[in-house]
Parts: sequence; C-alpha cells; structure tokens
Amino acid sequence: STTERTYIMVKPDGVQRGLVGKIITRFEERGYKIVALKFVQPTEEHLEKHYADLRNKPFFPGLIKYMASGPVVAIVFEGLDAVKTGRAMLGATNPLASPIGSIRGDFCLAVGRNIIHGSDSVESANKEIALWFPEGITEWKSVFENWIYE
Ligand code: DAT
Ligand code: MG
Repeated sequence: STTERTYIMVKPDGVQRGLVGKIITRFEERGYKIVALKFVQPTEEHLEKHYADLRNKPFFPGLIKYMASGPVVAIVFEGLDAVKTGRAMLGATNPLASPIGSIRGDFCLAVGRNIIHGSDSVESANKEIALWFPEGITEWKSVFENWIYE
C-alpha cells in the first residue's frame, strides 16, 4: 500500500562522513515521504532492544558499541512497498556484496561500518518505529501524490 512505512537510520559512520543529506535525497527522489525524523545519540540499552534478535551473535557487542559511538539520524519513510524497496535501495548487509547504485554499494566497504539501517519486514518496521518514535509520526499529504501514484 502507498502508506507502508519503513524505519531507516543513518548510522554513526554515515553521520560522521557527512552522508545524511545524500541518503535522505535518495529516498525523497525515489518518491518516499518523510513522516518522522530526528537526530539522536542512542544509548546501548536502546540499541540492545533495536537489535534484540541478534543478541546471541558473536558480533553483537561490537555492533552495539559501534552504534552507540555517536549520533544517528532516525527516519520513517512512507510510500509504496517502502520496506522491500527500501532494502533494495540499501543493498546487501555486506557492502562488498551490494550492487553498485545501492547506498551500501556506493558509499561503504565493511560489514561493521555499513552506514545505514533499514527494516527487513513490515512487522519489524512497526516494532522499530514504535521503539524509535514512541511519540508517534506526523501524517501529511504531499502535493506530488497524484504524480507519484496512479
Ligand atoms: P542488515 O543491517 O542488513 O539488516 P542484520 O540485521 O543481519 O543486517 O545485521 C545488523 C547489523 O549487524 C548489520 O548491518 C551489520 C552487523 N552485522 C551483520 N552481520 C555481521 C557480521 N557477520 N559481522 C559483523 N557485523 C555484522
Ligand atoms: Mg536487520
């Protein structure tokens, strides 16, 4: 549906490297609409909730440390097929396996410094949006809607 939502986050390395604008631009240019956005320094406790499914992985402690190492940009994008298309726009988890033209395929090299997060299913998107935006999102109507959708 055209109101599907995904949780996208520019990770600390993406912020430090000044890639926030480029990343947001890609989603805006594709036709996705921002419905929530904030700049935050996440706590380790909050990130452990975000990555709860990975808690038993050997890379989990390093992942939490990296993700807490600086501020992130938390964003909710809304639009047709936002979750699946968002994942395609990110590329693969490992940047070296990501197609040229994808965000990870164009801007990074190491799996542990892959600059961006994107929800992997509608169910996890809903969980992640509730975790990062307990205050809720802001619905609005874009004047371009009839030019982006039939
Ligand atoms: P994704 O971010 O593509 O959804 P994921 O949810 O499986 O991938 O893992 C979350 C993050 O954890 C990923 O972006 C980078 C890190 N990670 C995943 N697999 C890893 C590995 N084998 N070694 C180091 N870090 C890894
Ligand atoms: Mg994931």
